[in-house]
Amino acid sequence: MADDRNAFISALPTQPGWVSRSLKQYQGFWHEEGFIPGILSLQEKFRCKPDHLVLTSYPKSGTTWLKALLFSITNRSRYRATDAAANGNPLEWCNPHSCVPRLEVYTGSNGDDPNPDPVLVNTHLAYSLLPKSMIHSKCKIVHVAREPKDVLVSSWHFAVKLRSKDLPPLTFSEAFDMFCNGVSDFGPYWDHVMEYWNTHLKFSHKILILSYEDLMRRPVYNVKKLADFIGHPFTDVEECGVVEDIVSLCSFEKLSNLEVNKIGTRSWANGSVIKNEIFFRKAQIGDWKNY
Ligand code: PAP
Repeated sequence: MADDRNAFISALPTQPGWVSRSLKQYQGFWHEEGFIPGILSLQEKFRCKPDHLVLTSYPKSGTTWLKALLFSITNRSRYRATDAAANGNPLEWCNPHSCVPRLEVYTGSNGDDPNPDPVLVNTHLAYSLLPKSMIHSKCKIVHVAREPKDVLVSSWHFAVKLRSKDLPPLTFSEAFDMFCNGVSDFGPYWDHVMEYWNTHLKFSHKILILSYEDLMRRPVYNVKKLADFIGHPFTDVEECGVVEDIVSLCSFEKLSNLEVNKIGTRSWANGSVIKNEIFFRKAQIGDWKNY
């Protein structure tokens, strides 16, 4: 069985990777080779429930931010955004990626039963690669998308920091060509975004699309929109302060300055340990102009 799977993976089309040696093309999208077994087991064995809430994104499009916001919105009766660490708001002492499991990473170490406990989960998989149970269940999907040129710049910085030391450095120019040719992790970018966009046009009750840029410009409006979409709207009383408190707790300024995100570490899919600060860089609209 494992031999068949390995043979299947090694026969997939291959291109040089950004972080590790090779990307493999599976069902039309490129993935780091080490993620493919997890993706296969997710597709086969994930059991989606109607109350699952799935955050989807192309990498570097605002996942960390949305994880913090969705965690805060869905848990607001348990934890107030103004609770200090001592009073137990997990975002004060946990990186948002520890609060919301990423399915293809969880699956990498729980391949036999890729079903984490929390109902709030995320994935970078393209829509057409999602487990069938996710597509057919009544679960809601929130997708965040970002200006691709900023995604490219952010992805390149991330790859440079994580790139295997056995490989030659990845120049920006090489990354640019790879991205434009669709050869990037979970890419092609446009196919990824358009699948979610087109499905949202057909099933707007199932998929909400947010833009990173609009969230930056109108955070309060978008946090209310998120809460309405997931069926957990803010009450009139909550609208006086609670929404702003959540926006402020999940802001780049606040999260990036928390001790856990400045000096904390986490294990990464390939078994290495990475710093949480890698998820916080500049958070600017239009940084691509500097490149
Ligand atoms: P991931 O796909 O690895 O989870 P993701 O969180 O989607 O990464 O993207 C990281 C980007 O979001 C970084 O952008 P930059 O490289 O252009 O700076 C990061 O700085 C930005 N980011 C992280 N947290 C926030 C936040 N709370 N608000 C706004 N942007 C954020």
